[in-house]
Amino acid sequence: MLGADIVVKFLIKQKIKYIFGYPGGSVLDIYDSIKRIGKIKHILVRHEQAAIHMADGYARSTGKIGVALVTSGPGATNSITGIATAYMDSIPIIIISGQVDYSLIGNDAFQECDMIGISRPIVKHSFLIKNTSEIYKTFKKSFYIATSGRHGPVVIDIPKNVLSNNIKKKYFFIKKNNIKLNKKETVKKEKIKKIFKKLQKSKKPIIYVGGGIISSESSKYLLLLLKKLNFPITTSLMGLGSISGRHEQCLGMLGMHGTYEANMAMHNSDIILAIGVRFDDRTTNNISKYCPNSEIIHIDIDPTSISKTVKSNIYIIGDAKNVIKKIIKILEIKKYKNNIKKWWEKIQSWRKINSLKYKKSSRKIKPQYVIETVWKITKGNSYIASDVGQHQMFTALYYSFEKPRQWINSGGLGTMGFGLPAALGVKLAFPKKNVICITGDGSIQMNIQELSTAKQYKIPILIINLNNSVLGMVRQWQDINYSSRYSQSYMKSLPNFSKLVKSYGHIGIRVHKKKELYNIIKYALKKTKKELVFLDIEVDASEHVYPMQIKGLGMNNMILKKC
Ligand SMILES: Cc1ncc(C[n+]2csc(CCOP(=O)(O)OP(=O)(O)O)c2C)c(N)n1
Repeated sequence: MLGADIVVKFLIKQKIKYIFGYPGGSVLDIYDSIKRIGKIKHILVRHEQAAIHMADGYARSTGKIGVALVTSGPGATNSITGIATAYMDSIPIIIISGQVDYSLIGNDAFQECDMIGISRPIVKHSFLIKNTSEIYKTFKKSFYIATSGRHGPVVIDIPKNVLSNNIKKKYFFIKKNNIKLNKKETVKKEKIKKIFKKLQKSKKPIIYVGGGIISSESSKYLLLLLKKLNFPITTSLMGLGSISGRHEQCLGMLGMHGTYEANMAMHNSDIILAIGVRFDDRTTNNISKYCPNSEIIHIDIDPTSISKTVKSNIYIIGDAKNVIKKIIKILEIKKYKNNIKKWWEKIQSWRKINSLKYKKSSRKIKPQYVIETVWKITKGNSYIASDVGQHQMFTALYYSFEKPRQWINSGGLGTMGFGLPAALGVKLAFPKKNVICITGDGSIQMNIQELSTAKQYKIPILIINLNNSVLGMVRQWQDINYSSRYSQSYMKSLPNFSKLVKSYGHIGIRVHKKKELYNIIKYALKKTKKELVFLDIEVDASEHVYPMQIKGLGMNNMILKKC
């Protein structure tokens, strides 16, 4: 059997529905197999970076593996930003990259590049396949690695001759996966007991959760834990949706643009029960001033995350779902009781500050108002993919997510250009759901060519461009830290977005009247049952995202409004 056919048959066997990719010489055998064998749908992107983001969006929203296919050399290098994005957020994707003939590797052959070398720091694992007979086993291993332990991207680099070779051996499927990569985790009883004692004694506790809750599908158990403990909870940017943003114990997002109550509660807590988080610097601010009176209980699947930035007092390495279940069990057996009434009173007093309030009376459309309106119409029941910038933070703060996997954003790498292709990946996974891409005039231009892909495959999403005519987040920093010296943060030659979108064959509407906003968004959502709609909304460019922590200080030092 042909090497390329083994690849395609393997993917079919794994029930892979979509491959996102772009052809080129070294992978033409796979493209030929896709055509001959059928059964698998290939989405032809317009830039390889977008193929990876689409596979990533598909994976984030479904919890299943996303697959991308790129050619050697420039195809492979174009995929790098996408791979790094997935790696930072622990998203399971497989990237199949073509390579020159094995005998030519190292000769500076046409379109040769060392994909294994270039991608090594940003993959969970990578393979260069040397023989056609290794294809099946390598793919099987890769799928396992991408979705076991802490998830992540795996690159499989395949030389052209390996794909075009025919092997005589009959094609075979290994049924059992005999790879032993991780020892089965054991959560020691003594540790659970120790945690129980700490929780019982705590007077100012807080639960802090992140993307680990979502990738381990632990939300249901987290809710039970919350009920039993009656603790306040805060989430990282990646943890949004792990618990309903409207849950009464939820203080919203913490960190650089976190709510006042979340950051104050963290700073003043005595116990932080941290689950599936990595204490990223965007959440901690200055580590030497971090939560001075808190003991940290850290639960994570990845041993390298423990005490990496912030020292844990107690830790458990394990799947969040299993550990939460065990904690719930001990709380039931030992009849957990606690009195944290005073702590809740303090938290309510912080809540009263209402750190998300903004000037509603303005005639200009406020970006916060757009997001609130989207929420009102969709009732938090939409998939929202965002790009990176102020619009991303406004979405994180003002769209209250109800469920896990609804919030699709590049958290760790902060990749502008992620939103549109990721949203297309989500829509392919959930064709009947509302999928909205919230973007900015800077970000959308980084992968705007994918409007063409959306047209070809009829992928009708709603795009909301919070158009402030500037690189808003950059300008905000220049306002705050560089005395408003706006160096290169103005886009002086923005396109007429609605005309541009129309030329791609979609509906484009410019919105500048506040009073029309609600009805236009409603209309647009109706239209996206069949067509892609792009709303280019003129928003108040002077708006900043607040709260904002003061760099270099503790969690509790925040600017709440423009001075
Ligand atoms: C690929 C990439 N380049 C640069 C940056 C740095 N950056 C972060 S936010 C931002 C501005 C984003 O502007 P826009 O998309 O218009 O959104 P806004 O902040 O105005 O809402 C920039 C340049 C980035 N995150 N990603």
